[in-house]
Amino acid sequence: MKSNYLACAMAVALALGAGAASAAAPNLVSNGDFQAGNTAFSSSYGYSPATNSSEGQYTVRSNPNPWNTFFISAGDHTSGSGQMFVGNGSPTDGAVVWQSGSIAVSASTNYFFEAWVMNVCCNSGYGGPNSASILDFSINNVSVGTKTTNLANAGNWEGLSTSWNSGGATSAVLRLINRNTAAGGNDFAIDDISLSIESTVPAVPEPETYAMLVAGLGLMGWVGRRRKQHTA
Ligand SMILES: [Ca+2]
Repeated sequence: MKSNYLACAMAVALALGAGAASAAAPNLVSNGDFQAGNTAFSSSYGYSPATNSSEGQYTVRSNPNPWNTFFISAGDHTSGSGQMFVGNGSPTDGAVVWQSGSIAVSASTNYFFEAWVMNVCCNSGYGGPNSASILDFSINNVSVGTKTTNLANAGNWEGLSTSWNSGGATSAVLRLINRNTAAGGNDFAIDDISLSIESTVPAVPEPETYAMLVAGLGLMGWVGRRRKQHTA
């Protein structure tokens, strides 16, 4: 019986916590997971699908390595086997790495922005200079966060997230600019760019969860009564 009470208490905690999970809201960024390939975004980098021959090029693929043999072999953030954006940092300051289309938003509304970045330089075959990318994300030309990729954590995904209030805006354009213009290193991958409404209303529990919730609340009442007895 004790294990049942524990399970119910955990169900209550999960049900009550569901309201804070903004990830449940739909992602408004089209192809933010790059699974559809080189579409639904723009870039001032040169699209080079098969191989990387110069700075300032990008591709959309499932592994950075074959594109540039010095790049680390790694899976995407979404599933480990899907597609990601891979870029070789441009030496041109202000070059747009990635830009969304115009996204319809509601005015005076809180949104949740998230993106994942990975340093991809380099494997042990590379002996040249290396430096981190400085990835600056903006919404409607206002920076919402900068993520400097981690040389010591190359090949691993690192997240960036923040709240964004739309203010008077009814549309949003998301843009990524790499503030590092170094040619050596400065190579990165991007995945799972998302903008979603921040939910503060608890999600409606599934029937089974609801039954556990009721049972769990009963347990909480029981615990409350016991506490009262102890303190009386
Ligand atoms: Ca992906």
